[in-house]
Amino acid sequence: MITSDQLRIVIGLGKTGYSCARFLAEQGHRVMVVDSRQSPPYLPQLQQDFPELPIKLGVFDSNLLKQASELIVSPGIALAEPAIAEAVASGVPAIGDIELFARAVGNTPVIAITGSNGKSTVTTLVGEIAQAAGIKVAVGGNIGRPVLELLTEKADLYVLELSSFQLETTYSLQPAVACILNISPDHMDRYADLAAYHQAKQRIYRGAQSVVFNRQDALTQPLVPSSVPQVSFGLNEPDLKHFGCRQSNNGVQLSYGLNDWLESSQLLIKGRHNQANVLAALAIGQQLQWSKTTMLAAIQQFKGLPHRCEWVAEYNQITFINDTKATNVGAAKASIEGLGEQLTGKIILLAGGDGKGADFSELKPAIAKYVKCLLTYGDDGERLAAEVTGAAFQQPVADLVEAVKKAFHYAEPGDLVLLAPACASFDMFSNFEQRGEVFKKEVMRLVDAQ
Ligand code: UMA
Ligand code: ADP
Repeated sequence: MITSDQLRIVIGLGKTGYSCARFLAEQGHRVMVVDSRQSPPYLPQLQQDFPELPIKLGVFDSNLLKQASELIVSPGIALAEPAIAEAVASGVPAIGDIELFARAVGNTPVIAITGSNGKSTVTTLVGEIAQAAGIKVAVGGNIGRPVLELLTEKADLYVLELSSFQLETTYSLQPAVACILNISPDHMDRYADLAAYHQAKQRIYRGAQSVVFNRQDALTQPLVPSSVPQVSFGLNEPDLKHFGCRQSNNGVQLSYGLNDWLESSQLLIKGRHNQANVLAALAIGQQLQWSKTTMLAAIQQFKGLPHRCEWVAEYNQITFINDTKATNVGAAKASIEGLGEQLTGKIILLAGGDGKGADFSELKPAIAKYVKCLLTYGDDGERLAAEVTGAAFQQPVADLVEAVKKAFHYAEPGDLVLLAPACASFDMFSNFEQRGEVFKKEVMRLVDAQ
């Protein structure tokens, strides 16, 4: 048991670090904050709100970290960081903001959602369904709002999007429902291999009262005792008491066991991957005995989030879609396949950026099938083009704006111009949202100029 007069060191002064420092200081704990940067984003706010709180900037000092009773590590910092690893090896425990949340949340139910792709979509959708069911719900986590901020809302249900980084430092969360949507390589610059990433994701199931998994993705299969209720979802036909898709005369049906619940044409969000996301949300709601009618009504109103397969414009029967949030290979693949199979024409794909160490060759079959022109840019653009080589007409371009101009030139009626970069944005943009905005602005400028 750590007492409040023992020193806790918060590592990182981004939004998570600030929320942890605030939470601990307000509870009367002795806190210090360290950040390797000289001007971390939340420095001014912390200094203003807690002027007495000690802050140390610059290279992490293992001797300082070893003096802590506990380290609270921000998700953007790897536990393998030498000074942190040294302190942990000397016996100092390292936790994260989710662990602080788990210790404070009491008996209020938590829905915990992870996966390589679809997390924000499913987390938001589950939050909207809960709201439609009249539940006082708070939504946060990796989606953007630090979880400790949610506690002030005194909600009756918390819906959390959790990243593998957050799960690495979480020990005592006991979700009412835990879900892994899918696992495909991501953040390979921070994990030794896929097994290490998989292990981090699987931590979400520990202590869960029920679990939801993707039966078409073996890596999501829960390694939990059989006494824990489990329900699966998938795009194939479901067994009894599981969720899936069935082909009918009216098209694809979203089904529970033998019962068809909703025609997929009723969904406003497009692509096969979004059908999987809806099935996951239904499975989560069903574990909590939410009413089918309420769930289906909320689902049919859900328009999706900006920057995820977002429709931008249609000009000369050419559609423009912004999927800037396709920041890894798995997401870009789902996007190309999910949208490509509904097209009369072909895809002009805009891709590239910071590949985070990914192997792009996984994209080759999808590109060969659906993409007629691949325009690449950014730090790993050339590597991407080389790894899917021969699969499509390819051209390197200077930047995203030039890519949009070239796409206009090559597109024909029936085609889709798709921004699905398979890469993070940080080499050329401040975040994925800014990349999406640049794409949308250039598309609209060219459409308006016609
Ligand atoms: N950093 C340093 N030195 C430090 C501290 C941080 O260089 O001492 C750098 C990190 O390497 C990183 C950046 O600062 O590049 C931000 O790190 P952070 O841990 O301070 O990030 P926060 O601002 O607290 O945001 C974090 C999540 N960021 C990361 O996991 C990198 C946000 O997810 C999340 O929304 C937020 O907490 C609230 O929970 C972002 C993300 O990119 C959107 N997540 C990854 C993803 O979705 O793929 C996992
Ligand atoms: P995350 O929060 O995990 O990044 P989002 O819901 O923001 O997920 O979606 C990001 C991108 O991932 C989407 O733009 C789409 O390209 C892809 N995607 C969404 N859902 C899925 C899914 N179920 N399977 C594969 N890819 C998906």
